[in-house]
Amino acid sequence: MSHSTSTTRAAGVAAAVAVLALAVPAAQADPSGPTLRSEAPRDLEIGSAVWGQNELLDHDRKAPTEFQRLLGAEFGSLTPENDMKWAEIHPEPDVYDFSGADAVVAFAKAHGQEVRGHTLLWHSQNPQWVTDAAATWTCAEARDVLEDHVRTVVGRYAGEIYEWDVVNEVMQDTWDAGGVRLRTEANPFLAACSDDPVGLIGDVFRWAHEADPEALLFMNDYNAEGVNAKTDAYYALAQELLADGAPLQGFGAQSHLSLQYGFDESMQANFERFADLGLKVAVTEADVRMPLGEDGEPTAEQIALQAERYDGLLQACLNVSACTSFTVWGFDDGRSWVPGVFDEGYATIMTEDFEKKPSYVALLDGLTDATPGTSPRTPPGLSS
Ligand code: 9MR
Repeated sequence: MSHSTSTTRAAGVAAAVAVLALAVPAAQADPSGPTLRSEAPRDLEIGSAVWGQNELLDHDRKAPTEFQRLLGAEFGSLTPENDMKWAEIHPEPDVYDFSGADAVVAFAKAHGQEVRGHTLLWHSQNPQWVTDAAATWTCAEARDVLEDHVRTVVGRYAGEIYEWDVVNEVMQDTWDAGGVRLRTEANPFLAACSDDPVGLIGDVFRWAHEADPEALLFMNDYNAEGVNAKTDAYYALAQELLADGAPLQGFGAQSHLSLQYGFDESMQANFERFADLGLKVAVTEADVRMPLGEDGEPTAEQIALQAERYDGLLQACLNVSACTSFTVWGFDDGRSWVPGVFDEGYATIMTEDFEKKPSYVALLDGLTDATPGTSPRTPPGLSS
């Protein structure tokens, strides 16, 4: 894990600092105190989603905003919340717009952070030209478009992305028509290749792996925390892809929770079964929303329960050595996607004024108490 430190010091001062560093734990030596990234075990990245187009375009030309300062100080990994989605990065058939994604990667580089790529095959946030063309696509045409996109986008950031959400939300929910099975109707690419959707998914992993052999390649979904019908289907899909030699290397549980529902205590067992297949696992989009009262404020009980839930997600990851990253889907309520979609809020670990909630403290404490694991980054046999 990389930490950003200033390196230009006079030799004498450097020697004195080196002696001091031996005596004082890093967290205390840092005047700003411990942060999530400073307390994380060395084999676990603590990340946040960020919308580069909105927040980071001018990061190298202006004094940092408070949001940017916290993003750099608290997190060892960034996920572009929207910038690498098809509609943003590939708005027209022959036009790629890398501005938002480049800003995220440049900010990460400047702050010694890793980047999680998100995402290459999804049914949502596709540009209009894809939706229009899909109406008449043959499978061969859909494959060509997808292959060009995957090789172009993954290739551009080769060596700069440590994990990619290659496929996102390709499994239906229990309540969808047809129940839990691949989303072959809603996803334009899977629809065009509905005779062999698993073959297409395997090839997407192959194209991505060829474009960036170092990135760990994930599939990712919501309602995928515990052992349930959806994760059973993912487990079967993973087995099929691996048996077919596809370079699938990780399974991500988005972890968008609500206090309206309980916490699935089988999360660790779910992670363990994917780890037993030789995969890495990750918490990729954590937030914990809740219905608020008429004053728009949470109750003391809700605040405490939210901290418990964040801790539950973190512990499920810490307890499985194959868990490589724990990412929150934005860290402040002012930028959270939740109020725009649900009649709920207070979902992140800081208020809109960047006040740290008990949920933040729960994560910090959980990380401080964690024992560093020893899991390798790349699963054996999948290094090239
Ligand atoms: O947080 C994202 C929001 O800004 C977008 O409007 C939305 C569009 O669908 O996508 C949100 O991120 C989603 C992520 O990419 C995949 N998992 C669910 C996330 C929340 O909707």
